Amino acid sequence: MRSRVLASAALVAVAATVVGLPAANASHQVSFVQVVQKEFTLTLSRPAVQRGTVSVELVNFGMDAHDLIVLKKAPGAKPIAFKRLDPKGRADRTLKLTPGRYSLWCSIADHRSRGMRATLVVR
Ligand SMILES: [Cu+2]
Repeated sequence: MRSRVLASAALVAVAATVVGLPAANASHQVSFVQVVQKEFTLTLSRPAVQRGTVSVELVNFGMDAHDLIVLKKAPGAKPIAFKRLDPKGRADRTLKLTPGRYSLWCSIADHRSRGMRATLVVR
């Protein structure tokens, strides 16, 4: 009798977990994007991520120092600045991003116009 009660309790727990999964995934999902810097390119590991918590890994595979600015293409948007990275440097930042299109670029000298720019879509 006791084991039957325990089994029922376990079943309820499993059912609750299964039912709860989709909602939990939707609200706590973490998107990941890697941004690779070189002379003179800025390459994203994917063109689009899901809204919410976005984990950004910035890596400098070039031979010069580079930085990164992330700015939503919307009036009044505030830029997010990553610190300058030396060659072989790496930085991880967790951002909260709302849906839209974001411009990414290196703000050092003329790197942006030479090609260190990209667009990230947040869905
Ligand atoms: Cu640069």
